[in-house]
Amino acid sequence: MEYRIIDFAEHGDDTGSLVAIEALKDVPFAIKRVYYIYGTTAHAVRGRHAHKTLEQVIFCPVGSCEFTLDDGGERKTIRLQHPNQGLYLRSNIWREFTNFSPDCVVMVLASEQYDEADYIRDYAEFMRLIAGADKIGKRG
Ligand code: T46
Repeated sequence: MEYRIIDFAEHGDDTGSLVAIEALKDVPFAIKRVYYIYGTTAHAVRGRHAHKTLEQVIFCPVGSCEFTLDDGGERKTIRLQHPNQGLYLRSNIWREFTNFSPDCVVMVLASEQYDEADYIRDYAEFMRLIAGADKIGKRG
């Protein structure tokens, strides 16, 4: 499964910590959009989609939550629970996020501007697209 945890450098002393994130250096793409999610309820399930082209780095600067990732072959659950820890996700990975701590803030750095046409929101369609891409990959 093609995801990666990025441990961003922490600059800290006894007064606190600072994390700096630079495009094309600390994240592997030019950042075109930043968004964040907060006020999630404990039993909320968000996501439930994949992206056709979008790459993102996701982190919880406050609190924690779990990401379940699915590349059509394997499923994996990752808990984001430290402010310097980013989850890099390439396209074509189904993601659901759950188990939010009451204070959770999810912050996302994205490689593209918002485009609803980039979303695959139907799991059966996601599996069909993955199977098709796999066949092309094996042929080519
Ligand atoms: C993802 C996960 C981690 C916008 O208008 N602009 C935006 O940039 C975004 C991200 C969303 N929206 C609108 C679209 C919906 O009406 O905000 C509403 C909620 O979006 P959505 O249901 O897609 O939110 P999540 O939390 O399920 O998913 C989001 C991102 O959409 C998605 O790319 O990977 O966070």
